[in-house]
Amino acid sequence: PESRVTDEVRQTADAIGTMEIRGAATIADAAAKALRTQAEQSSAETADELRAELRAAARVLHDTRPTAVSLPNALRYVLFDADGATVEDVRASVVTSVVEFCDRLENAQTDLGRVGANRLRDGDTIMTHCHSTDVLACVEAAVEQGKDLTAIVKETRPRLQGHITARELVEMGVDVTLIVDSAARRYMNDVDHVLVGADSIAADGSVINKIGTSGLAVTARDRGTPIVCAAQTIKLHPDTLTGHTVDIEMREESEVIDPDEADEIGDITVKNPAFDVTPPRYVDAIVTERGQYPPESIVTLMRDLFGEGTTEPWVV
Ligand code: RUB
Repeated sequence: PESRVTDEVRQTADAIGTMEIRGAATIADAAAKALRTQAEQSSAETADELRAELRAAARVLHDTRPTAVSLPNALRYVLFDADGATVEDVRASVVTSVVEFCDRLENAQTDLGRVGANRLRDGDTIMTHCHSTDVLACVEAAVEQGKDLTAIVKETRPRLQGHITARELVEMGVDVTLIVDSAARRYMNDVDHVLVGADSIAADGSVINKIGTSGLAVTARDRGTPIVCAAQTIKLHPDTLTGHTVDIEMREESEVIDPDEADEIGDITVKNPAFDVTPPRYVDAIVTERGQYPPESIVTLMRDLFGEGTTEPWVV
């Protein structure tokens, strides 16, 4: 079945790996849509053959980036009920699941935005890290409610996702100040809320998000500034219910320093972790489409949504 994974699936996987498609929610949406193309373009002759192909496609998509659980959660959602006796049945079931999944993702973000907007008051200043569509949904909803907001945007080395955030905030009419990451403490006194997204939320309420989030949270706590994580429930990591930890992606050294320049410096080690873990005690609230939770109580929501255990249907 590996050889029958479509070019479109492989292109989506490449785009996720190179971060052309990035951010946890966007990755989930793209992965689900890629499975749909696999189902639509397949020339499988039996339902089982198509299911095997879909699992192979899911594996290719899954093996791109390890930290955002929205990716396996999306694949699991689509493949969960890919049953049916004929190729047409399986195809139809996948298409229905993908449409439903993408709708739910979009609606969840809108609902989450409304919940998060309640925390923001007219005239507030927020600080952001990286680029999170869940965070921006909160800001957008607040702006639509007529609230005037100012944002201090961390550039987010090494990939500078802060530039994307700055552009989207400007489009919403938010007043933006861009700073280097290390200036966060310098400006913390001006900030009413630190808003971050998540790639995964663990059962103990830890927030796994772009590298630098944990340092930002410590700084915010030091100044008594609330730090809020905006994360749809697709970011809840089911495996952490049974004690698994979340893999932190290590990316290329060349994102940090030009390899020639590194050689010139001499024998140095360069490390480039893409994410870090913020312990629950540094997070004031997790905003989801189902309401706001103190991080320590997120486990209750996880049990409601996932039950006790999970299976990975794309594993043959
Ligand atoms: C993106 C990142 C974002 C989360 C949440 O990292 O850390 O904060 O994915 O984003 P990268 P969203 O750029 O390495 O993918 O709220 O859009 O799901």
